[in-house]
Amino acid sequence: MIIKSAVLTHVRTESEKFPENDKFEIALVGRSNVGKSSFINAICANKTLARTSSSPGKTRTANFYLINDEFYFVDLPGYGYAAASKTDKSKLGAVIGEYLDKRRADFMVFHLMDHRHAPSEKDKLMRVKLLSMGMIPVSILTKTDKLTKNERAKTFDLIMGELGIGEDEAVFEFSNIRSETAEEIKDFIGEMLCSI
Ligand SMILES: Nc1nc2c(ncn2[C@@H]2O[C@H](COP(=O)(O)OP(=O)(O)OP(=O)(O)O)[C@@H](O)[C@H]2O)c(=O)[nH]1
Ligand SMILES: [Mg+2]
Repeated sequence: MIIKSAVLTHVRTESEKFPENDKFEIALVGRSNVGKSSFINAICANKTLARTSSSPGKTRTANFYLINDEFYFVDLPGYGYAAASKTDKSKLGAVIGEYLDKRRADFMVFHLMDHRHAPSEKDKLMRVKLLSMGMIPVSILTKTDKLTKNERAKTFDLIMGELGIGEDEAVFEFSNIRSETAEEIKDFIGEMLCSI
């Protein structure tokens, strides 16, 4: 798939105000700072499309990016931002819930996790939640550039094992710096859109 256009169209916190559309959506979920917004930028080859930050808690709303006038990437706030205040945590969690629990549109989820670490309790809870919704997420393991080949193989097996990710599931190792799998991911999305 070639990305010809990518536009931020809606910035929302409440499901009633999410766009009314008949286009497919790909929602990005994952821990704060895992690289969700950077993933959108890397896939769209546009460094300034989504705002990113080295400190967690940057994305605070559900941000809808219309891609090729064909589907949306929905960038969501992250979970597990330990230093956030209670109020902040509940606000960010509420936006994730507004999307996952209330969205009335066809969507699938890309679950981003840091390739360097074993999945957190919150990562495990998110996967359980998605599976309980009947949703098998696409797993994206980010920041691979920070690992050696050996480390990569080790943590890959660890993450697959701890989350019980089946061999038939879609899993991509990803780096926004060495975006080696960006083409594969775009082709995957293209094929998926053709099959729905
Ligand atoms: N080395 C490396 N850094 C990355 C990668 N992806 C993201 N980062 C960095 O990680 C930090 C967080 O990236 P974001 O894209 O803002 O993360 P996020 O998941 O959107 O975070 P929240 O909006 O807070 O939930 C930024 O400093 C990015 O430059 C990657 O693949 N490799
Ligand atoms: Mg973000």
